Amino acid sequence: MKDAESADRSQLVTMGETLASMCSLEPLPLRQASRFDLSIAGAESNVAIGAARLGIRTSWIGRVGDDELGHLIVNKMRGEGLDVRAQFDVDHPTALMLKSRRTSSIQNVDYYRRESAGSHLSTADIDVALISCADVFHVSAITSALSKDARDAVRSAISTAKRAGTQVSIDLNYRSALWSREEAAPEFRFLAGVADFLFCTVSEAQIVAQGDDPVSLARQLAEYGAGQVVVKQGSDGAISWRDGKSSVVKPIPVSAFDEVGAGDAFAAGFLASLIAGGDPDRNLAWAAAIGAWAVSTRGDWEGLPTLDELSDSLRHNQTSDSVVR
Ligand code: KDG
Repeated sequence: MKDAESADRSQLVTMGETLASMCSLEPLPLRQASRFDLSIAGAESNVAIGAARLGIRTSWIGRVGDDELGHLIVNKMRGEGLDVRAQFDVDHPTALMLKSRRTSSIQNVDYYRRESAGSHLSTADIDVALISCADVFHVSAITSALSKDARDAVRSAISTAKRAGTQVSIDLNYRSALWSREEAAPEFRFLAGVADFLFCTVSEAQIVAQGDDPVSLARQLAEYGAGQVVVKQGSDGAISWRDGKSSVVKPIPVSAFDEVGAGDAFAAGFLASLIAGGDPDRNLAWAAAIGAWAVSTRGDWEGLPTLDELSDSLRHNQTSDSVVR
């Protein structure tokens, strides 16, 4: 990691769209639901919050509308201790994600983000010094899918990071509402070529690689140039490919409550461990642990643990004792 230990330097910088999120509280068709939680969601801000809870100094770059939801987003993120580099866009609204529980086991997610403030992210919003001083810059391909300007911003931020020796972390995070698999493919190839750390699911890997064996998919993605590739397999754990070798990440068994946000939590755990000086095994162990916390709590990020809670949970997992007294 970088030497510059100045207290105001961000160790992790993320960039993307954060949306207001409304989440229905009962398993009902949305039109019948009457009780909702109002919160915020967004792949990169989920990662940012997850890492900040684990003690990492973290910044988020993005745009929100100059509306109540935009101010809600900024307030919530600041409340989580993030350094928020938000532009308030007076011409475009904050995006909205509607999350509903159709049954106790089926969740639906709908997005209202066309022409949103976040999708107007551009190279002008990038803080070169902030990214250059960080240890890691993290972004997901959702940001690349938002608009041509946002895609240019992602590419420019990555070039800035590369020039400065800031490691680049990318989650392929495919969103079918934003682009087709064919449209995503060239950008996925580019991102796989520049990532020091690349996270994806089997289905996302298959956009640019062949077959269904996760080890082979990870190897093919590494051939584009990625340093370490982690293919997530939900409750089956994950596999990692690094330096020409694969390793298995065992899942932590939990009863699933809300799976949305688990991938972001996984990346947050990995990056927090990496930045705090973890070795490759610990980075993956923290990733799996934080992913398990996300799945077994409500909300995309609200239930993520602090460093003390993580340490306790790793101890409890070893003893299989789930009662904290
Ligand atoms: O799945 C968790 C995130 O990705 C979510 O909070 C936001 O789905 C999202 C999106 O497309 O930005």
